[in-house]
Amino acid sequence: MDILLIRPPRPPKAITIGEFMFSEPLGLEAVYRVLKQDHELLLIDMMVERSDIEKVLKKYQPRCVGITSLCIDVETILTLASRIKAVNPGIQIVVGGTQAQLRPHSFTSPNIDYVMTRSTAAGISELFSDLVAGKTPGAIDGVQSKKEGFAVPKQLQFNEYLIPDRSSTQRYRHHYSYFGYKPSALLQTSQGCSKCCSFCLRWRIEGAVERHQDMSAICRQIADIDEETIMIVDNDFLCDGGRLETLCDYLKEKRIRKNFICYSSVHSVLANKDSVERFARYGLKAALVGYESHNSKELSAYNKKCTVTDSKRASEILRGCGIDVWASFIMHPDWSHEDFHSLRKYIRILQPEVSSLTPLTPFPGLPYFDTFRDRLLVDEQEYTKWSFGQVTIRPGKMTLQAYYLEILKTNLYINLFMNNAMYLVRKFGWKALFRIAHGSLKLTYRYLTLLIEEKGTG
Ligand code: B12
Ligand code: SF4
Repeated sequence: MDILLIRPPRPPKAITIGEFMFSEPLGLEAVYRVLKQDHELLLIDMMVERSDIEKVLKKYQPRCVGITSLCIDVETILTLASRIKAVNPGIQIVVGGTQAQLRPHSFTSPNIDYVMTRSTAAGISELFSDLVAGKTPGAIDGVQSKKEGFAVPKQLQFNEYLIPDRSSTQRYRHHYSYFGYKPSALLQTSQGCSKCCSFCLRWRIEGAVERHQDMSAICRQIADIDEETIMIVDNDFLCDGGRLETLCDYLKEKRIRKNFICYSSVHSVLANKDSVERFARYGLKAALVGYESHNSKELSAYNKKCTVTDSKRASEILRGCGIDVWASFIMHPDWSHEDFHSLRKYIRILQPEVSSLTPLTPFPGLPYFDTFRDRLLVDEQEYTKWSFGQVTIRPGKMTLQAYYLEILKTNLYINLFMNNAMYLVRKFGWKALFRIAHGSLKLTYRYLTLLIEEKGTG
């Protein structure tokens, strides 16, 4: 076999939702599509298939291996690479994906041969063709080699939009879910986000303007997707009323009925109310809305371009058209007990079906990293801790232990008293409740462990 493409297993110690929710590896599926014409290759999803890498190598004997990465995967990938090289030092190893794009130097190791900081079809094709042919690649746009060393590019460049080949994950697809919806597919229709919120990594990965793909090509992808549920991963899918109308026209004309889930900003719900209502009639079941804070001053400091009043209006509009809201909130490190209390009160007013809390995470490279440099609880190299699930900034108004206790209290309050559990049963049945509750319990256990560890260290 020429090439194995691998999604690594998620590290058990990281605080992630990966325990109960993971979806298709869109990036790897796109790489597969680029390479399949010219090479014999296979995609292995180790989040599903937990077989030993040695057995996999023995069976397929690849010439090169391409691995996709998120921040939490660094140690797993370094270990995987050393095991691959131990079996056969001649196998060339390429790492791509979000972490390779943002922090390529985290993969500095004698076992990683190339890192792709910007993915284009031409670059991927040239790199792998050379490696399969046993040639040393020359300079390729977006590719860094071990010899020259891996470093953050002077200017971050954005990935090309590439259409995924979903047949590459055919044997795994029944495992992929999005929250209660299982099986569920992912779809990207656009890259970038012009809202430019200060805490957000996404527009920095993909650019500060939306780069939309032609809607008719997107509609062809929708028609080819077998799953009943499609999660649209765009950063703010409801941002363009015209595109929503084109999509609805297509769904109507072709009589396609699917469940759609998407991310949206409050701003876009308010700006495109009528199209959002129409999209609800054509399948939009849930929107993930970043309400972020109960405090308008904090929203403005985050550059959120909406107020608490806007959030309340958006929540009414969404409720009015029967769209479930899966809300997210950011816990600021300078919150007091009163702030946590106000947040719980605010969630009661907004009444989202599901709420999730994320500590403000100053990911290395973001401006907040410098703002909070003196209060960081985690070294840049402690990769599994940069999961956006763990507290990384020392709280300013209470001890870390008290802060974790507030997180636990708020999580329990949301899960027990905000009807999350009943919503899950009503909507998805007991099986989904158990799957999600099992994952949530693991998360709660991780928070408890951190709380106890913190007590131990004083
Ligand atoms: C959808 C999504 C999810 C979904 C589905 C993920 C999945 N597939 O299972 C869910 C909700 C489950 C999820 C979970 C998590 N996610 Co997420 N997610 C995203 C989101 C919105 C889109 C990702 C995507 O599919 N993009 C489209 C694909 C095509 O892009 P891509 O993977 O980068 O691939 C391109 C290139 O990188 C390249 N490429 C990719 N792999 C490879 C490999 C090789 C060899 C090569 C050559 C090229 C290559 O090819 C593509 C060409 O364009 C991004 C935000 C964003 N806008 O990027 C966050 C994001 C990736 N997630 C993030 C995080 C932190 C997580 C969690 C760890 C959060 C948590 N605490 O639980 C978990 C991880 C658990 C898990 N399941 O993996 C961070 C990653 C930060 C980082 N530095 O790595 C992001 C950026 C969001 C953020 N916080 O800003 N996520
Ligand atoms: S609207 Fe969402 S994706 Fe866009 S910059 Fe703000 S938080 Fe990031």
